[in-house]
Amino acid sequence: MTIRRICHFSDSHLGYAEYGKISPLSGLNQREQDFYDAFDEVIARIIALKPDLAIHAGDLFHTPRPSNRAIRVALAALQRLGAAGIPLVLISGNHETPRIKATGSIFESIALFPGVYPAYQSRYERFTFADLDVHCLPHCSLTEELEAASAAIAIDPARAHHILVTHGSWRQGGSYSMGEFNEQLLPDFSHLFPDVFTYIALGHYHRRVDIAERISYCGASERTSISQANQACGFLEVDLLSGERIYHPVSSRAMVRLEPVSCRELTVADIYERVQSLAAACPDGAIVHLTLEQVPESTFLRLEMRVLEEIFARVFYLEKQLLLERAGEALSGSQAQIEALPLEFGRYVQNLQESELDGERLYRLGAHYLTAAEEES
Ligand SMILES: [Mn+2]
Repeated sequence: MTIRRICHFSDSHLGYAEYGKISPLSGLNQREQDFYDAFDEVIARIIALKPDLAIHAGDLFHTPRPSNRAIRVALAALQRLGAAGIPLVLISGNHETPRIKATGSIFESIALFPGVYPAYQSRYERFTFADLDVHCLPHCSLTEELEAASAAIAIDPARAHHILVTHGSWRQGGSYSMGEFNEQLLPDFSHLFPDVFTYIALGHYHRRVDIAERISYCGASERTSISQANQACGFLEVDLLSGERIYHPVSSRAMVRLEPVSCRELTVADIYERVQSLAAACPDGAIVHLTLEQVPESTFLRLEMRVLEEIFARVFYLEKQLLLERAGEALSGSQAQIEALPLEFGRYVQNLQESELDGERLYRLGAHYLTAAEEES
């Protein structure tokens, strides 16, 4: 068997769930279902492409202890790839690697499948397929482990091809951080091993990026954050001889990050109108991020979140960010979030109907205590 064409996929994040919305079909969290659907589509597309080998570059699961459902979806994929005769190499990423070894890894179970070659023990492992060696560096919890694993890479010159699979932030040519506390910074393997690797398959960064000839992040199959709104979802097909990379996009839920609306000069009615025209351009079922900025305090108190939600009734989920502007002083994002707490309380008080309490006085008192508490902390 000669390995000539591979499929490189990564960051499936099975078990990811968000927004507390239930799928009427499966009864599961709808976002969780979205991730299973995208992953299933990737598997179906890989099987249709019939590569000689499939490689998953980490974060198959979103957590070290995935749910029964997430495990079932993964095992079903292994079974389908196995039935199609496509071997699978996979490494564990920072999301699924247990922080304590005693937890054990779900990859121990995955390793029981024929044709599946998992590397997950925070150390270097190598798998041989005829004239190809696949060198695996899974996520390592400790820097020393990563150093030891990198130092353990052994190149057999008898092999025609070498592929390196690893998960983390490539340090050269850009910033490929996901902003996660346990992410791994990768040494420059192309420099440490000049002209050795036919291909370096990277996982962790959720966008497809070609770092260089024969070095790529293939990107994720779904988006875990609104910051990925403009990124495609899919996987790579790679020809080891020519180095040609073909990106195969898959369907994913639409994500839209709207241009922030400056509310300084707008009345509440104006704001609703502006937001309405923005909402009209959003696809049905999208996850939408809306920022209202420079919102005067008086406007903020009269804005009704219920109305905003109704305007976006067609979308799947509306993420709202409201940034206040106080007389003369503009607040930056994080400050405004904190400042908004007393104001949220103000809105609550205002909506208390037929209260026997003096709303104005209650608001002033509440805002006073909330502000004091925030200052203390
Ligand atoms: Mn990831």
